[in-house]
Amino acid sequence: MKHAQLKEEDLAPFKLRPNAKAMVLASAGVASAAPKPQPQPAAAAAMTHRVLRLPNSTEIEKGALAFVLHNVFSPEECQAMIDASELRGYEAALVDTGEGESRQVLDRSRRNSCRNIWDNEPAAQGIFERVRNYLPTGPQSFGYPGPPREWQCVGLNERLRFLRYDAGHYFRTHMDGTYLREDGSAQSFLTLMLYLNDGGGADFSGGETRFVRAMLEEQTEGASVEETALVPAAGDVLVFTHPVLHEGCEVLGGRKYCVRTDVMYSV
Ligand SMILES: O=C(O)CCC(=O)C(=O)O
Repeated sequence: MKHAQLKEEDLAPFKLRPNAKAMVLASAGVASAAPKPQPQPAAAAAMTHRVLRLPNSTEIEKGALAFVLHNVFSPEECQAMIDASELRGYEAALVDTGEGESRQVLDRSRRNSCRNIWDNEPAAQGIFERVRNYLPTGPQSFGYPGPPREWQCVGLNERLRFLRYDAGHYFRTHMDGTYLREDGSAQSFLTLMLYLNDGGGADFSGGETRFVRAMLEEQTEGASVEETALVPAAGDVLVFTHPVLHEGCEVLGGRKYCVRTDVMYSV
């Protein structure tokens, strides 16, 4: 993967300033001309919260959850993140072998897309600050077997995975794995996805994040087969417990960008 030499202060496009994009490009030696005055970003749209109904009763019974936060970042901030990620470059996305992130393989039958892994503590903190009031904390099972424990939310995994899908790309049905800090101080229970551009035919078509119904699952109260496919919108954040079946549906046209990371907890 190409690693452009960007400075830390340039890697936090989340605090959008006028000319943020030009500054990121200039610092990477891409644009040498003085940045042009940029229009001030429009007033931020109000952030809203929507709970998603999951399709599998067995997941719900174990405490699985999913929700979406709308308008967490502005379209301008999202574009700055896309630009910064493109400066670093993308490579083929790998899949876990089940033995942790250190054992990953290329398997295009399961995952055919590109990614850029970016360990970026300030950026992860910037995302966390916007969403922290919505993240569950306290007694939780997070969709895993066993009684709830007093988990305290401590932040996001600084390992940001920028994901890029072109037409024909997908990430087939899977569950996400837990990330455990080496010193044992924290572990993840939730996946956090930040969408950087618009689906529904605007920037791309297809590419929904879909919560998948398990083949043998019986339909019971509380479960739903409806509203399980989320159409990405720039600036929206999707949060869900790791052990739920989901997929990144095939992109049918255009190019999809999003960032994926994990929400970390300690007892
Ligand atoms: O791109 C998507 O919509 C889904 C990505 C995903 O499932 C993952 O990163 O685990």
